[in-house]
Amino acid sequence: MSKTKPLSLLFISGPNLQLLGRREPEVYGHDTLDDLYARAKARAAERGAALEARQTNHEGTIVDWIGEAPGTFDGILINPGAYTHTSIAIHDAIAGVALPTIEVHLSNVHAREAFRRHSAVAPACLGVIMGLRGDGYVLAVDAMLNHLERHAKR
Ligand code: CA2
Repeated sequence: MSKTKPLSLLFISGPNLQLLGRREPEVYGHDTLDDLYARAKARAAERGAALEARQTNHEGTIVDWIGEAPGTFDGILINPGAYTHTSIAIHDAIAGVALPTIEVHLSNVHAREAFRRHSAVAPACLGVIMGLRGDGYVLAVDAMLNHLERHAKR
């Protein structure tokens, strides 16, 4: 009987998300990024999956991490922060790897400034979760694992 390899997810948070919990709690909630990643990892573990959590303030690093993900990870969860609204490089990196990707935002970007309403990244993604504060980080894990389990090669 063959043993199936546990699913493995990469969660990337982009610029300034290391500030979570310390400023603007009315917009982003009181949890720190470590809190959110602990919840996301716990949910993945409950479902028998692994989750690697990373944060960077650098666009090129995000592009590198996405490009290196195939072979190690089965799916990508990403909060690209402000790069969401500008980064064709992150869009192209996601489009260039054959890995399902979910875009996640803590805030409802449509209820904020007009410049946040456009996502350069979303067209390359499977879906977007937004406006649910830290719960979105956990919901994204469930949504990705549901998707991967549904599309598992048998
Ligand atoms: O709602 C989200 O998750 C965002 O991706 C957060 C980005 C913002 O530029 C996007 O439009 C929406 C900003 C992340 C900065 O996070 C901070 C947290 C605490 C204090 C200051 C910034």
